[in-house]
Amino acid sequence: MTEIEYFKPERGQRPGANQDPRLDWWREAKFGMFIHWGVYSIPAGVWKGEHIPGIGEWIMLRAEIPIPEYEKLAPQFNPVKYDADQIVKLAKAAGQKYIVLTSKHHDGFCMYGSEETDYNIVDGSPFGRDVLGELAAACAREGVKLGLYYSQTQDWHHPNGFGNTWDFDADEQDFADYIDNYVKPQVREILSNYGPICIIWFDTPRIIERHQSQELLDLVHSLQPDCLVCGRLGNKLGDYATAQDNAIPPDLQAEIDWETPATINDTWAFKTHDHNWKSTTQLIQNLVDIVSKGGNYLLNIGPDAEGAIPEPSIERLLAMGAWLDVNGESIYGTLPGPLQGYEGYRTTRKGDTVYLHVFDWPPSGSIALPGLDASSASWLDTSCDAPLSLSRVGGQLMIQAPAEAPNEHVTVIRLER
Ligand code: FHN
Repeated sequence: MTEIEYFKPERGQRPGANQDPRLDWWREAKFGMFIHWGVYSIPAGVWKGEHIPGIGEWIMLRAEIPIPEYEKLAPQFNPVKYDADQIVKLAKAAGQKYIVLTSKHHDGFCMYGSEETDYNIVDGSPFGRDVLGELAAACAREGVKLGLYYSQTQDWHHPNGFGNTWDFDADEQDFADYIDNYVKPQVREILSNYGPICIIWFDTPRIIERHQSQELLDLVHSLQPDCLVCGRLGNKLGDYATAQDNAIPPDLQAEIDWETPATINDTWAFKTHDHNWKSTTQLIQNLVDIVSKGGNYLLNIGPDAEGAIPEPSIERLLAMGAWLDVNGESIYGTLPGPLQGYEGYRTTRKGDTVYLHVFDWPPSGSIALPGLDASSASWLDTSCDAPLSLSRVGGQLMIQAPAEAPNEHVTVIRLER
């Protein structure tokens, strides 16, 4: 079993990969921006002077913070640096074609004006602005699609939500009531008040029952038929499969539509002491690796308590965008390429054109490829004028290139039949 099977919708629920036309834009897009942002960005991993291990948005559970104490964060939440246009422009500059924002994470605080609870950014914080509404407007202005994360099972603030064992007695909770009378009305709100929503990104299904997942799926599709639902809805339902966090399957997954959600450092929400940033090269190689196996990459940012995006995230995203400006033809709208499982190389394709991505540049500049055929080879980067020649030796395609890699991250060679 590969790691992504856990969140894989059942066959037959939806047609297989490349068949359901509602996913056409998503298959073309390949690269999205995830945003984890909420009141947990205030403690940013530190509670009462103690570093709390684990991902930042889980601080309430990890430190077992009682609701009345955790609730005190809301009146402190005043993210004056929040600038929806800046976020959307960053996503565009990075080459990310869709954005998914946490409308409600497991801590229960809502990043939009909800009629179902005052525990939301409009009614419960001094900021008083509808963060989601502003992002939706900026996305519409910039032509970027907007999706919403919504924690359907875990809610550590709601008396009937799942997961808060320190304030509530699970035996006395009514989870069905929470789904019917809180989750469904909130899903209705986020799909009715903010224009077209491209994805509802449910998460951690845990105890949700099959009929409840099905009812949520039907509700989403009844409100916005084109809205996709990720595989973490649970019970093998949803429109596409979701890999485990940061997990890239070892092989081609041609039979399904799938996505890897991923962090740039080790946390989703902002943490002051997480400086374990992945390199730009690693992030670009992850994107290429995922796309070469048929998936999408949903790469996260975690704005801080003021709404500022961490500088190391901005730097890396802009560098990815610069690489995509030159090499995007080998990513967007492509299919997995013919050469799979060949260490140091990845391939994608469009029609008869194969894009060879070289991760580990051979010191000699000689590239030997088994099982590939081509009559011409060229650099995808048109500013590169180094010589490139093609020959066939035995059963192998031989490319002779310069000894030094033309691109510091991943070099792309276009092969034509
Ligand atoms: O528990 C969440 C976590 O906080 C985060 O939102 C990630 C994103 O994929 N999903 C869950 C863990 O898998």
